[in-house]
Amino acid sequence: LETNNEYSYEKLTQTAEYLKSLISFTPQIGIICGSGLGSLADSIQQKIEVPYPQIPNFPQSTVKGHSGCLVFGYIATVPLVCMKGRFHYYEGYPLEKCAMPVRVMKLLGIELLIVTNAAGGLNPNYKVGDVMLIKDHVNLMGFAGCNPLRGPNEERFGPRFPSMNGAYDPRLRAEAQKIAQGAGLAKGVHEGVYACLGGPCYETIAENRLLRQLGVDTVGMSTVHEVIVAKHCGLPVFAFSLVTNESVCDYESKVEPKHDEVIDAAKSMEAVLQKFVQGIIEFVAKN
Ligand code: NOS
Repeated sequence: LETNNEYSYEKLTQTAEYLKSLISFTPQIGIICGSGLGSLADSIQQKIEVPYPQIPNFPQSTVKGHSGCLVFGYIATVPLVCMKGRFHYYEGYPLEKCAMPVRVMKLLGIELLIVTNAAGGLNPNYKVGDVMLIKDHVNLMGFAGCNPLRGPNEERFGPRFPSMNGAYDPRLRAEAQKIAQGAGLAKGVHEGVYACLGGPCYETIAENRLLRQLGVDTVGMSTVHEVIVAKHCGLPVFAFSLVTNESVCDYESKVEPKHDEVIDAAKSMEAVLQKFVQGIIEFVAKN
């Protein structure tokens, strides 16, 4: 076999048991912070921060705008765990390694995964600073055989051939529109399709044009493998993209995507998104 199954069920359990020994509650929600969105963790109360290097078997995050620690605590009285810093394929990790924290969070007991990302806006109606609820994805890397579930299947997590339908919880998406207004996203939020590419190059103009034709609304380098692993183990997902840059589809344009601008765009929306995520958590707590 080409896959080395670095993360056996036993190893993931070991990681989860270590983390359980540090906390006195069961987290109900897991949150993954996108590029520049690490401050989503700031509203967590009674914080317990666990740096990635301290966690057995955990990868390390290497990207600017992604610090590396798990933050445990409460938002709106809901016990949760937040990943401040995620892992990307372009850092050199295989997809199953990028997504392994999702299985660890499942073993910790979470019942919902909230995923956020910074992304390029392909849909011509999207502007920088807009939020798009993800209703579905195109697993482009999967077209080429790259999938976090590749290799022997672990039945204790889920089936060999999982359906991906309904991965992005429809009930929460329906509610999120209202919650967004309350959080100060006056124009509301879009709903659309996300695609993940391997990176680290941003897309070419020809690639952006192709993605548009494929019906993709936002593009980034994360999320899809995390959601696949979540759906496989039966975890509902609420996910959104923050449009941090407009994907260039025009050869006349002088605009180039730059990571510093991605971070700046994310920073300027942090407060609003913090409120938005809090609103989602409050709704989950009540329902
Ligand atoms: N990101 C993007 N990835 C692809 N294309 C984009 O236009 C784009 N905008 C933001 C790079 O700046 C980091 O932010 C996301 C990627 O996931 C990457 O981690």
